[in-house]
This record gives sequence, C-alpha cells and structure tokens, in this order.
Amino acid sequence: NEHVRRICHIPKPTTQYPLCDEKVSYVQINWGMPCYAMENNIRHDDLCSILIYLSEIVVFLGAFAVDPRILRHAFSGGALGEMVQWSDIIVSLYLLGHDLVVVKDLSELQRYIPVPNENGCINNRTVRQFQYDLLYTDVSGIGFIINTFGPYWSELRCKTRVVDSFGTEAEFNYKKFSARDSKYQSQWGNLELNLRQFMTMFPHSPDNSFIGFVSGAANRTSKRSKKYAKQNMALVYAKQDGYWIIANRRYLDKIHEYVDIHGTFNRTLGLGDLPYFIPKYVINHGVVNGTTIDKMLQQSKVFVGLGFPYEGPAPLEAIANGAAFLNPKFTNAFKKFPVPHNRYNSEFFASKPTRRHVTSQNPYAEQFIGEPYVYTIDITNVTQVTRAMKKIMKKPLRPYLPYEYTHEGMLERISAQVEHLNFCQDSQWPPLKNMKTVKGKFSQSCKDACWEKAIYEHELYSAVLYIKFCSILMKTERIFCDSVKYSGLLVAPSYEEKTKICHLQQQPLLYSCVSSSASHMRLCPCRDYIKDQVALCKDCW
Ligand code: U2F
Repeated sequence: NEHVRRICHIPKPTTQYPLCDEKVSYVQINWGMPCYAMENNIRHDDLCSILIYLSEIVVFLGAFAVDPRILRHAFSGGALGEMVQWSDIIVSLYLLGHDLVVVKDLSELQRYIPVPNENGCINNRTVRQFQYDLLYTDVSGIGFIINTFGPYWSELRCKTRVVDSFGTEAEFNYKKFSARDSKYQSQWGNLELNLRQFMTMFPHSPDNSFIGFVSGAANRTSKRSKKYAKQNMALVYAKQDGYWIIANRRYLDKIHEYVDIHGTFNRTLGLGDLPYFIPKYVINHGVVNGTTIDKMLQQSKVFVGLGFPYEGPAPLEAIANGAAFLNPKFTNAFKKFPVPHNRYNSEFFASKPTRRHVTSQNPYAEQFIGEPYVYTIDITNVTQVTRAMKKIMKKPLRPYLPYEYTHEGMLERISAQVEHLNFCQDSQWPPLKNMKTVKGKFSQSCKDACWEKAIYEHELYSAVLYIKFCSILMKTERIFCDSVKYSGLLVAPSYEEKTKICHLQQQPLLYSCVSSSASHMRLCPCRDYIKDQVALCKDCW
C-alpha cells in the first residue's frame, strides 16, 4: 500500500487504538496493535503498511556549536565525514516522520534545556522537564550540556544518543576503572552511559550501536542525472595538500604508469608550485562539491588511499560509483608485519576512548567488502601495488554498495533503533530468542568468539537469562569452577584457568565485548544478524 504511506502523530504507547486526525486518511500501527485509517469517516482496517512510533527529538550538533570553525572549513579541506553522517541522521529521522529540532548554536539550546540559576536551581517558570523523547548529540555536545546545565544532565542522560565515529570502550567509560590506570584515560571518556548509547560510523565496535551513514551511489541517483564513462583516471583520497606528505612517491609513480592522477585538495601550504611531496603530474581540482566528486568517481577506475583520513565515508562512495579502492594496510616499514594503528602508536587515536586496532585506512572496506572492490595492500611494496593495479585495469567494476549504507538500509536501521532502543526503562532488544551463547577460547574476545557463528550483542549481557546461561555453560562445557565470584574484571563473565574461578560481572558498565586475556575463557552472548545489515537481527524489528 505504497500510496497510503502517510504518517501522523499518535499518543505514546497506549492501550487504546491509536487515532490521528480523522479528516485525513493515514496509516499507523503502534507496538503491534491493530491499526486503521479513517477516510471520510469510513474506517479501513486493511490500509496499514508501516510500523512506526513517532518521537519528538532534539538534534544538537555539539562539535559544530562548540567550534563553528569546523563548519567554516567545510569547503577548504576540513572534516566532512561527520557532516555527511549528521545530514543522513537528520534526514532519516525526518523522513521517518519524527518531529525534529536541530540545534547548531549554543545559545539556542537554552530554549530546549532549562539553565539552572546562580543557586543551581531551575527557575519555576521555565520548563522543569525535558519535553522531548530523545536527544542526539556528540561527545562535545555532552561536555557542553554537563558544564552549562549541570545536574539537569541526569534528566537527559537516558534519552541521549551519542554520535561517536570511532566508538567508546568500557574501560574509558566507567570512571572508577579509568581513574585506576592512566592507560584508560581519555578527554572524551568517563560519561558512564550504556555503551550502546554511543553510535558509530562503521560497525566496528559491537559494544556500541552502529548508526552509519548513507553513501551516494551512481545506480541509485535519479534517472535524469547523467552517468559518466570510465576513463584512465585515478582520484587520490586527500583533501589537504598536507595529507600527501605520507604518500609514498613510488606508490603514486606506479599508479601513474596506468592512469592519470587527479586530486581534490586544498592548498594550505601556500600557492605557487606544488609542494615537493606532490608529484607534478597530479591534476588538482581543489575541494569540490558532492556532485562533482560523484562525477569524478564515476570517471575513475581507482580511488587511491594514502593512509589518512581514517575511516571516512569516501571509500564507500568510490566503490558505489564503480571505482576500486586502494586501501593502505598499516605495516611496519622494515619488517613488513602488520602494525595496526591505535591510541598507543598514533597521535590521532591517542585521545580516543578506545583501544581498537585499526588495521588499514578503512577496516570496514577491508573486512566486509574486499576484492575486487577493495585492495588492502602495503603501499610501500611495489609488487603489491602493481598486482592490484593490473587486476583493476583488467576488468571494469560494477558499482557496489552494501545494503546497510543505502538509503533504505539507513532508514530501516534508524527506524528500528528509535523504536526499540530504550535506555530509560528496562527493555530487551534484541529479544532473547535471538541470543546464541558461545564459549570463547583463551585469549579470544567475545567479538571474535561470536564472529565465527554470529555477532556479539552487548545488550544481551545484562539479560537474566544470560547470567543463567553462564551457569549452564559452565556445566555443559565441563567447566569445573572451584568457585563463582562476582568481579569487576573487563573479561568477566569468564573462566579463569589458574584459579578455576568462574567470574560473573559485578559492574554492568564494565561488560566488554572486545576484552580478552590469555588466562581467561570468555562466556559470550551473541546474536544472529541480517547479512549487510549487521545492526539488526532476524525477525526482531
Ligand atoms: C573522516 O572525515 P573526512 O571529512 O576526512 O572524510 P572523507 O571520507 O574525506 O569525506 C567526507 C565527505 O567529503 C566529500 C566526500 C565525502 O562525502 O564525498 N568530499 C567533497 O565533497 N569534496 C571533496 O573535494 C572531497 C571530499 C571521518 F569521516 C571522520 O570521522 C574522521 O574524523 C576524519 C579523520 O579520520 O576522517
């Protein structure tokens, strides 16, 4: 019933049939109850097509509000990845019918959140309660809210979703733990939120939720838009001239043997000749708009990664426009073994509240997509570069985009998250029926243990059944515990070989999917997932 996909406001979950404006026809279902549409006072029971619960939402673009320079730099090589993601989140929430207020200004926020007076109290006349169902913001936004609105943060805490590109891990989130060891301190940590309130750009941190973004794709743009034929052309992934300094000259020269090399970078290091580290044969177009980037990607056979920026959206746009992505693998320059970038060896990740190992410029492209769309190679190894270029030149690529990055995939995911994720009350989503329990090996994290059969699900940790499962597993897997102990270890629940202790988790904020220990065997809650839409489980949304 495509033609009746009109939605309207309904009251919060109620035992009554939801009923909107009777003058217009509409379609609505709420929480599995029967729905109906009214048209000219005639009731149609057969016109229901979508299941949606409408919320009133504030979107506070924290980083842009706190530092408006980010917005100003958008067209001169500044970060655009976050803007792509925010745009997609805002549009998705809007298209799903939710009521949105978008705040990009600090002073504007006071209209929606009451400011305490000098005595720390909220003026009687101002609204005492946050009138909205949800607040989407980022870590900068939370910092600002805590500093400005003080204790009022506790009102907002459970309604908040934090857009957090690189993810947040348990040891950085839980204050007592990070206070114990400087290794776990981060300026962005200590928020003590449910880890699933952090929403990432790629599905890289299963402790967090994956919100993602939408990637433009040639075969999905409007029929009227022009398609451009492939040329012997490469586009380099670097928006500022400074990024090119990490480019290996032999890498670019080798690619140049096959194709012309184009760039879209801003000149920050002065005009005149190109800096010495950018070869003269590079044709620069300056930072261009999205339509032009799409056109250039449609014309290019290859999109050339240099190693930075990490985990941006552009490689997916390239693949969606039929250009293969050369994805630099992080290796040791001399011994040639993999050296993933992380907070202990990279300045960029040093401040991030995660110990995640980033194996290449775009690990999602490496792990979830691969050849013939993605060649994850050591770019200092000419043999590997040559081999990849030969394969790329041999056969044209069909545009490809994983479903979770399409418009439909994003809408589906956001719709399910808004409807089912609830951090203000006890709720269980994904439901327990989707749980698959797995015993890990020593040194293995739950992320890896689950991956062989399913996917790790942070939410299920707190389920009562899961705790029971641990006890059952200990019996059925012949794990003979001398004793069972509640402990605050990052690897709990687990079995410790040396002491023969079975550890259950004492502190819910410390449940961690990614932790492992050589002396512990982890007991993991996993769930099934939809291929190409890993945020969702089968039949659960
Ligand atoms: C990532 O941020 P970036 O802004 O560096 O991400 P990119 O992948 O480079 O590109 C973001 C968008 O910019 C567009 C491009 C993408 O949609 O099509 N664009 C453009 O419109 N014109 C141009 O000339 C060049 C690109 C990441 F997203 C952030 O989370 C990280 O903080 C950042 C640093 O790692 O990298």
